[in-house]
Amino acid sequence: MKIFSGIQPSGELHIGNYLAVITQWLDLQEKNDCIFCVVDWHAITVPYNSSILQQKIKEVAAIYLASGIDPEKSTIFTQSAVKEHVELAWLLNTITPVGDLQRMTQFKEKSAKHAKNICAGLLNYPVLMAADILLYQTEVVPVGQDQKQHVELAREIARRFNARFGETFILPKVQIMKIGAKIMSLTEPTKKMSKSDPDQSRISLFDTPEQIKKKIASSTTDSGHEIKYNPEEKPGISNLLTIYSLLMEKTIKDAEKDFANASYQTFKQRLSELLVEKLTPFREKKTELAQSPERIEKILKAGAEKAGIQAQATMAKVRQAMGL
Ligand code: ATP
Ligand code: LTN
Repeated sequence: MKIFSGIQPSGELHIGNYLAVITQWLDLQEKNDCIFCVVDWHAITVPYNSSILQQKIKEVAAIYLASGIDPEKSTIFTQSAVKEHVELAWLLNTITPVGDLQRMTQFKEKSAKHAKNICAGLLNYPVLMAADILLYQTEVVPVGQDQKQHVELAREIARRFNARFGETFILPKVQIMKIGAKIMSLTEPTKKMSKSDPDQSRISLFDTPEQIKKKIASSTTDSGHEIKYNPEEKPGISNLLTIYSLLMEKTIKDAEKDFANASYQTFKQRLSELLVEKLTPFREKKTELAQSPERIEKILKAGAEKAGIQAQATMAKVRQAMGL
């Protein structure tokens, strides 16, 4: 199957990105034709620092590699290295109703957050994302819960294009985790963990053991004392249990059993130790990769060449279908 997904180089990756998305990629890359992109054109739709963008792009690529994404098996590249993404995005813009874009949850949330700085690119963001997906005739798009709506819109855009101009695109399907598709903030467990929120609300993949212990110890929990999964009544504990069960590759039921008579404090201590154990290899691998930036550049370049060939083939079909 053809798989496509991407992450924005907009901040430090956190365990939500890893547990909900990158772990899916690791499974998928074994048996499928996977493309994993660093989506820099998406990252510039909100205010950003242009002097460190290149460094952020390399950092995300390094995380893909440090997580185990294998450039021998999967294509890894930077979105802006394949210009066909913007060409297709423009064309898809002409068949996408503005109303569909205005009702996107992410647009509403991000435009509220950046109220003084709402650019047309933020509104058109899902059209660029649809172009990313459709350009490669993608069948499955593994993402977190918050991106489900965008993938469904990409499918609708493809359906509309095919109906108007003839069969051109495969209709993509979204794939999200049954448990853990939305890892919550440590400080406000009713909101998703986000790269752009304050540092203490998330565990970054490169946090030191001290940072991890401090953040977990001060994470918001709920009244009561039982370690039970109940997202409505106990959002804090339920989120920590989800993280624990994913790291241990256990069901939530079994995770609850591990802490049947334990206190919140014991549970948090065990979770911190587990996070330290699981994240240490990331820090080590990142340091190792930082010493060979040319290796990352080489992988991204080869990836862009491979992706470019596929993108050009789709664009030839699209231009012909649209009479261009
Ligand atoms: P921001 O919150 O600043 O927009 P982000 O943390 O959502 O950034 P993205 O690059 O937008 O990061 O997301 C990369 C992938 O990670 C997407 O598939 C997204 O759905 C997923 N993802 C992001 N946050 C979470 C989360 N808290 N839980 C599960 N998946 C997440
Ligand atoms: N919008 C996504 C990133 C993204 C993406 C994609 C994901 C851009 N293009 C194509 C899957 C497929 C986000 O995580 N914020």
